[in-house]
Amino acid sequence: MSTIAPSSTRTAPAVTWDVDDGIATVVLDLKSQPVNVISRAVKDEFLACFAALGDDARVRAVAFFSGKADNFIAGADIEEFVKLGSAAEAERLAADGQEMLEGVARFPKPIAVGIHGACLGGGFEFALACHYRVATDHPKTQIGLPEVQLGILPAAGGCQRLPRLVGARAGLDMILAGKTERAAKAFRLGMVDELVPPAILAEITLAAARRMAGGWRPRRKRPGGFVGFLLDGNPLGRRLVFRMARKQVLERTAGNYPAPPAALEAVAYGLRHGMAEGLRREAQLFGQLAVTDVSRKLVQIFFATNQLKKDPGVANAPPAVRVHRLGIIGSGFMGSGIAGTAVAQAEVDVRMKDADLGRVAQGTLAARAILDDRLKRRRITKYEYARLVALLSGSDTYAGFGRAELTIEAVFEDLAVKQEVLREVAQVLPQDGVFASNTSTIPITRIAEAAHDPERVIGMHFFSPVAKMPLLEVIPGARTSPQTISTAVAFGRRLGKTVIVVQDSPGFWVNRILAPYPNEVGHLLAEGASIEDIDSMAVRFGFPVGQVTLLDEVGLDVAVKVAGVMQEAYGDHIIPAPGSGLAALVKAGRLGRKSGRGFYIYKGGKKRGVDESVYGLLGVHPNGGPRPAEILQRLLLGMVNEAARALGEGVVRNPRDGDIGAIFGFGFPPFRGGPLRYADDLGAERVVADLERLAERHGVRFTPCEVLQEHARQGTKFYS
Ligand code: 3H9
Repeated sequence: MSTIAPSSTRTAPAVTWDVDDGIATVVLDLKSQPVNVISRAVKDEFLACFAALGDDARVRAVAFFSGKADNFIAGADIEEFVKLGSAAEAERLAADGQEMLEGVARFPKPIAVGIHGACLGGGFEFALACHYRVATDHPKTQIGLPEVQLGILPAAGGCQRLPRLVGARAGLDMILAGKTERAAKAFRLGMVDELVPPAILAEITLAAARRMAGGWRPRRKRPGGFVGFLLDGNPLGRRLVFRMARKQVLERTAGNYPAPPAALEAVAYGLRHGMAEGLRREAQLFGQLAVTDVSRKLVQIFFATNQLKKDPGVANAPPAVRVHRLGIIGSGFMGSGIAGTAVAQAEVDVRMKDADLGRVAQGTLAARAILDDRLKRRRITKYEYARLVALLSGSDTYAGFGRAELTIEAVFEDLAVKQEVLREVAQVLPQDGVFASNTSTIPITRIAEAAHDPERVIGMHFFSPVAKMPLLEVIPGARTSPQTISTAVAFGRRLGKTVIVVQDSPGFWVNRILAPYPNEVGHLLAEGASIEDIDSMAVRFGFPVGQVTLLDEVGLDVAVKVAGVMQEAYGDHIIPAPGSGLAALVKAGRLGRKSGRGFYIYKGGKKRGVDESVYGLLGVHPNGGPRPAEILQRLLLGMVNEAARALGEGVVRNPRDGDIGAIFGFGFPPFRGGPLRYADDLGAERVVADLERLAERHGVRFTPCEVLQEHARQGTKFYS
């Protein structure tokens, strides 16, 4: 085996190789790290390795693999971006990477690459520079260019090589959305040349290298068929593709994310002026993006979510109990959503229970719809579908719950009902079985009063629709045991959720910091603001939907219920607007999107516009109202104030959890880093001054909380 002396910071070499019968088998394995990444040090080893292989007369072709069990290469080393001090430095980093991959692409001996596991960003750019790509059909094999999700663009030639390989349309689709695809789709798109089971990856890749050593070269058809030819194959079609992409990018980013438009430009420039110019432009644009505040924030979120993935949720946590069987009580919208997600993501046996078999059947169908959707989108095969569907079962009794390590109730939001369900199921649960409540408003400690062993009772607050919403709040009650916490956290993570552990207090975290919303919307409408004005300001700030639309999405009946709980708990500063408020709309049968009418009208699942009669029902008149900037300020600072207050009370363990909760819970703009990071950016002194001004004009609901005042006095921040 040959190696290159490792860099001073590592003890073992990352790149090793053997030569046998004219073929060099190269393996990349960063021994001290969980995934392979391309850092400057790895790049040096790569360069030295290829120089040696170039000089070695025995070598006629190369087969390249990762030494990791489940990872190919996760891209360039993101830790290095964080340290880049200037755009020029970042541009140089990209140019160096490009030069190395140009060396690979022009290497005089053909290179076949065998891909198993995540092959992302710079990792895929490396594979693109190689001459033949074989990938395993394993679900862990994910291939793509996610760079724009970090606020940068693929800058090691990805914006040039991918569109040339798969066509401008498919290339842009991947690059601009920062998509990663499973291997089967990557194969269909032409991103890889062969798809094989993991057991024969090495054999097939070596065979390809051997064929290429004998002079064979892959011949690739233009992907995309006739439509692909029309759109990608001539300048007119291409112009259309770029026009459409530009429009979509603008709609999707609302001008808040500079990376997708820059990536579009890098692709267009390269196709117009040739590869060399394209690479130059790509590196330049990367340089500009890498030092933007947007990119810094997105990278912070990447690392924060990674930290959370490893956080057991409680100090000195005992190991989580592995859940094989899950019981779900209540097969309505939430219960079936949890059931379907559990089967699809964690592949556990799910037993559902409801009052009668009709409801159970409906719930099972709804849970199965999640699998139907995955099958339709080819995320799972027909075989996997059949296997997963078989994991779902239900009944009107608790039969089967005796073997469930975890049971989640999602019954009617009422303390007595939830306690009754807990008493019933406790008769059959295994001795160490955990009982979780999916409540959004009821204290877990109160629910646990009905239990013999409250140590095994916990809250798991999912968001709707469960299959799509990425956040889970885990809420220990006063007596919940550490192992119950770690079990709930670990299971939530197996469902693919980002999990935050939250104190058992009214509204938990997400509903608590959203609490000022419905009231402030009421105040604004009463002062003459229009629904469109409120929503459009929020969208311009970067929220996926405006606050009024959010109320429609959550359901006005739910919002009224939550608002009641919040007013009862925090009536000193959560103050409802005068008049009948949301309750009047609920009384008139407007429950939001789910009933086809709320503030907006919905037809065929689509939002159709504001329902003007709402103003009459609320007894308000849109006549200009406060200035748009004030609308936004009132909505935002109300939330920031509440978030700071709740953090001070220990509702979340730290600012990181709070910000991640806001971003994943209701779409606080990721590029702003979350409400607490946003407050840090504005500076506590300014936030306090603005809140005081608002309090003078609109009352105590804006009085800055003690935590913010303290930061303002001390000149400190939430993140030190
Ligand atoms: C790029 O390539 C730019 C180029 O176009 C141009 C350059 C000029 N760097 O997520 P996990 C760490 S940009 C540094 O828990 P999983 C991660 O922080 C890059 N570190 O594992 C964690 O560290 P720790 C484009 C990285 O199995 C550990 O590895 N690529 C990187 O759940 C384990 O990670 C991406 O955006 C990295 N690139 O998921 C892909 N990747 O243990 C980013 C991972 O200290 N990565 N780490 O907390 C991922 O999406 C996931 O990590 C992956 C594995 C799917 C690979």
